[in-house]
Amino acid sequence: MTSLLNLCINNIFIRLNLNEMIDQEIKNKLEGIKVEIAACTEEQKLKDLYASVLGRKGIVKDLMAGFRNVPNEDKKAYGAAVNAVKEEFTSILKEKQEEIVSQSNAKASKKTSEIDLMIPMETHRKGTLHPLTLIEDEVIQIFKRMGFSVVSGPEMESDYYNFKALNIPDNHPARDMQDTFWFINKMLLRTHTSPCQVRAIENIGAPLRVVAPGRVFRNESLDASHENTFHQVEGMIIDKDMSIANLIYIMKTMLSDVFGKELNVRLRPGYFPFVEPGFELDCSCLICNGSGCSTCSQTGWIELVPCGMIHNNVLEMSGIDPNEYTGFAFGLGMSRLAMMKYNIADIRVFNRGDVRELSNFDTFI
Ligand code: FA5
Repeated sequence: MTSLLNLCINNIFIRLNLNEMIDQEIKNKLEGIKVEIAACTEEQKLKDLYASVLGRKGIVKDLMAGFRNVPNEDKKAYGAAVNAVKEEFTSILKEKQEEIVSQSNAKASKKTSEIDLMIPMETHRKGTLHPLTLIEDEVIQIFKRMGFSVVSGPEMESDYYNFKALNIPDNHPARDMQDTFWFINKMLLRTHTSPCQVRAIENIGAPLRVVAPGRVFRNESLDASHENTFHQVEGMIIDKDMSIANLIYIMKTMLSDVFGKELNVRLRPGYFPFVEPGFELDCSCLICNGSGCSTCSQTGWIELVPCGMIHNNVLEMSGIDPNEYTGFAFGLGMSRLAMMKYNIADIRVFNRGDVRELSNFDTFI
């Protein structure tokens, strides 16, 4: 392009007005560039156009280089003509650049104004511990403080541990107290956590002080306080000179620690083949404050912790001499305890898996 320009510049004829001082071919070229500048919308393209006219190798530079070939008497007019080109292009390029900058600013601010600052922020839902996990953790801590250790047993149990070793032989009517899910191999889903008593006595012997939390299963009709899958905590102390007074003390301490206050409770006789004497410890229903509701079957009381002194047959069957050791056991209804603690009127909430119902308790994780 430069050599062509030089050729043209060298052929510039001496003319008297400014337009005539610059060759027509160059003028056409400059007109073409003007059109391109007018249509330009991108900064980079504009920079290229600038370079082609005003840059180090641009048309204006070439025009200036041709100055020496111009006769002296025309030098002034030629110089003015080149300056005019330079000024015109400087001005239209500047104008265009401002236009492009303001257009891109407008685009950016349009984008910003499209952001609706009033839309509520998308929050990430945090997980919570299940209320049964919370209550289990709390109850275990309380028992640990009282010197208990934690043991466990399988959910799929044998007839022996779930019934026979607990003084419930075949065909004993007490088997009907707990509707059992049987497997075809004569195993069963444990109906209570009491098999853990037997396993603990076998494994640890006397003296012992254990709790066994866990899930239990019964083929029950469901209502506000009955589930087919629920949680219990079995507890047991076997030692010398254990008495009902020790049992009641432990029960009362545990309950007042869980609720942070004395609960209104009642103790009444209860029958369980593996304890003698046996008791039912009920608490006043905290859903209706004892006035009667569907949770407590309109009685005002919730059956919470059956308990009793461990039957001699159970101790003997597991190799402990009842003349040397005595003990007590209890089977806390943990799901019902959680209902009372967290004011949950219907036990089915626990297994329904609806996070809206389950996420309102205690700590977030
Ligand atoms: C038993 O399961 C005995 N093993 C408890 C026991 C242990 C007695 C040691 C003596 C010594 P029971 O069937 O009553 O007992 O159940 C114990 C507790 O579990 C009840 O008081 C109640 O709080 C809870 N419970 C029983 N059935 C259900 C159910 N279907 N849904 C929810 N909770 C239940």
